[in-house]
Amino acid sequence: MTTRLLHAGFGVLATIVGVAAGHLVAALTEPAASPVLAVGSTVIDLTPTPLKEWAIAHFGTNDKTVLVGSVLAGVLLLAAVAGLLARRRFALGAGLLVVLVAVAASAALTRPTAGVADLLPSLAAAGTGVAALAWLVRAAPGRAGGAHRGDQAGGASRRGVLVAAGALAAAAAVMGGAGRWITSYRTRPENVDLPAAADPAPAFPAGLDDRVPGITPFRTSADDFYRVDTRLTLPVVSLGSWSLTIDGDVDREVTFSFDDLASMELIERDITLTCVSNDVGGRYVGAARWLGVPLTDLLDRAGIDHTSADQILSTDVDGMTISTPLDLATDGRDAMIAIGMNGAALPVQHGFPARMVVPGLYGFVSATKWITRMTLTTYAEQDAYWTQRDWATDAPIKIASRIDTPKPLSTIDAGRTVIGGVAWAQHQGGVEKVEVRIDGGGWQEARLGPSAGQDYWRQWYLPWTAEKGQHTLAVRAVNGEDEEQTAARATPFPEGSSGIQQIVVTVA
Ligand SMILES: Nc1nc2c(c(=O)[nH]1)N[C@H]1C(S)=C(S)[C@@H](COP(=O)(O)O)O[C@H]1N2
Ligand SMILES: [Mo]
Repeated sequence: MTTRLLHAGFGVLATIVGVAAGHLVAALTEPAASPVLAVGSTVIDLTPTPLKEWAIAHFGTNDKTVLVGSVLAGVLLLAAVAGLLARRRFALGAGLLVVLVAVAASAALTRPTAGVADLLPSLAAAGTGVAALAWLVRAAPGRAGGAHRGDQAGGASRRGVLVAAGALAAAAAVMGGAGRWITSYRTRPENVDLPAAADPAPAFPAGLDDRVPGITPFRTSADDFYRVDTRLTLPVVSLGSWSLTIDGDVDREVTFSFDDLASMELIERDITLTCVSNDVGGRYVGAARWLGVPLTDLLDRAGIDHTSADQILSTDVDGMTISTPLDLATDGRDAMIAIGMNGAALPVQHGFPARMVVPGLYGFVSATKWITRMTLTTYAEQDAYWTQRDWATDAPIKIASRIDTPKPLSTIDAGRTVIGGVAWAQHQGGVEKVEVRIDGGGWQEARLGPSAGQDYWRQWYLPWTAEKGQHTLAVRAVNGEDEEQTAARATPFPEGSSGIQQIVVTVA
């Protein structure tokens, strides 16, 4: 191995050790301030919307893994350069590592709720990284005119390098593992006993789950529920210190603890959530039973009769903001601050301890997870995260339908089979009709599964005698207001996708 390659490796290993130390310290203080994650989050925030949409479309829920992986790859490349520099002059290599960490530190400090403590992970990363590099470089053969050393000295320093590298790699693994474990421990779900709803949902009808193989379950389990958020780590929220404040243009500012919310009259509703980034035929949609306090009950406590606000600007525990049109949120629909999902407390991924749910509006203008503040204000005065990125402010969910079975581009057996899927048209009468078109023929009416209310999706199916060959299947829905799903294609940006899903299958 040339000493160049060796030193590049030193830079990489020293950086990995530094990153692991930073991750461990972050786990103990603020997980989001971990150097690589802080840089990753900043990249997310700075990424132009079209690129972000492209990443979501191409990598789906893996977009975050791809992002963190790319950041890490970039860092390690520079780390190798730092190692090479250190071969000539240690201070240069160490200096580059410090610059890298400084970038991470400033990323950590630009988080909306950042404090001085958020510098600790970066400091730990810098200290550990530079010390590790020093150890490795000192142990390396060929230093200080080593070319003239005898074999024995070379052998000794080779051993020295092996010992240092082994110890550092082990330390990195231990620190990284400990950081992971501590973070997952601190973000584990808390045990919460939820009260029963004063206004429960009707008995949940059995869907078509058992009758139509391959169809999306009528209710989405919390584990299978899609997840969209701007953060790379789960927030650390303790129930005891959490509260929800309503302020801004209200008669009086009010603050609720979790117990305050739980002791109010709760409603229970079946509501389908959809992400604006969901493309035609996409998976960013999920249906659950939510338990929560009606939004208007909370707003009434603060008093909004005299308000001139046109939006509720909600803030999560990390300072992320979402704006919701006040008129729509208070027009009589079942908007709520939810504390329960599918009969249990909200999972941490889905907003524990409380989130907003507003039927009929895309999640990015309504579904604030880890909510801690609602400020009554105007769009003219204040912008939320996505509004600053040019997404729409008013974003009602568009009528949509999806084919779940057969799968696109799959090969199925000829004969009797079933085409099936789900369709949604929340808060516009729900789904009234679903139609399927086979090979450009006429639209045939599909059979609908049971209804769980207009804010919930509907399963559908159409029996089909499939003949050998290639077939094109398309689906469209009609809402309860007799409005037909449009065939006009629109991209998710800026107010949700539209168009008709069309898939090709082979029958053999
Ligand atoms: N705090 C916070 N709330 C958030 C988001 C977020 O990034 N941060 N994403 C929103 C978006 S875009 C959607 S579609 C829904 C997704 O909710 P889920 O992850 O529980 O499915 O949450 C919304 N609430
Ligand atoms: Mo979303």
